[in-house]
Amino acid sequence: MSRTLVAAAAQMGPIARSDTRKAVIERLIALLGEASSRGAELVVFPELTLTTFFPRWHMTDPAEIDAFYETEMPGPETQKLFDAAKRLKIGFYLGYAELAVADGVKHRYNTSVLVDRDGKIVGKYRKIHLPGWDTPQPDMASQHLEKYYFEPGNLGFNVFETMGTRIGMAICNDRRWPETYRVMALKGSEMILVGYNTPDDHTGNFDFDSLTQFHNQLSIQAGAYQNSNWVIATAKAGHEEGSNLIGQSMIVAPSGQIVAMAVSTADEVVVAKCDLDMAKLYRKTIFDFARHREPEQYRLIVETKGPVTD
Ligand code: CDT
Repeated sequence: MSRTLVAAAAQMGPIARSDTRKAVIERLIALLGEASSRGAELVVFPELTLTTFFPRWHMTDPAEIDAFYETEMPGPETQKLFDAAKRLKIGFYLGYAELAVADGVKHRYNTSVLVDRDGKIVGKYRKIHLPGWDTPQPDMASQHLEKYYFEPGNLGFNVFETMGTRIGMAICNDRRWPETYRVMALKGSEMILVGYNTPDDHTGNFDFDSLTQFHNQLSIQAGAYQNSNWVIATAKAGHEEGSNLIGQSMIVAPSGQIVAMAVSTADEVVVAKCDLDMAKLYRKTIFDFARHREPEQYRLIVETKGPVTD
């Protein structure tokens, strides 16, 4: 008998800077309820789900900056989301800005957690591929300052055994990098969860920017197929504080086929029943890593950190 998991991408429409955590969490709980009523066992929320996408602004006041971060998860406000999910017996992925203190030093990460159907955190991931800049760019109409607001994640790409499968996590820009999927697939993942915030003018070059939606699909579908994984990818979408964020939240099979996709840029749930054995099928055939990969021949590439420039 095949193993299945009903998964949902819970896309969110825009979050204004003035929206309270309480209001956002009410929206998340409503999305959770809808996903549950449609049979979902696992819900994927976007990157930085609890606030507007603040790296578009250059802030310097530490108190103003700190207000966008969570110092505990769950905290007093997010506990309500954990309680609702536990009541509904539904697992979830949640992206948020994390402020951690280690040895008295503050560290800021773009983070996601994976929560099981009993409301317990079973995995944590800190975004590794941080796009954008660490200082404002005078020539760019839209700023993207993730390197100013976050350190690169220090937890690696891990795979968590839960909900009858093996799940990995990534965040936004990670989905464009083949290493993201391959590292987790080599660790046995069957499903990869990704939240994102992608403005439609993110490079400032119209030739690239006009392909933003195509590149979103291309990256996710290729990552799914080449690594024999289900990918559940969820956007924060719509017109947010002057920025147009793409939607296209989607559930992609290990075949690379899109099995469900959002049709709006608002709060919207898409659901699909994922046959987990489909991941095994591709891994036993075209992507049988043990039989067909040639790691010795990849050695030079793997050891090269810097770019090849010529
Ligand atoms: N949030 C995030 O990583 N967004 C990037 C676009 C911005 S690049 C300056 C992405 O890859 O979708």
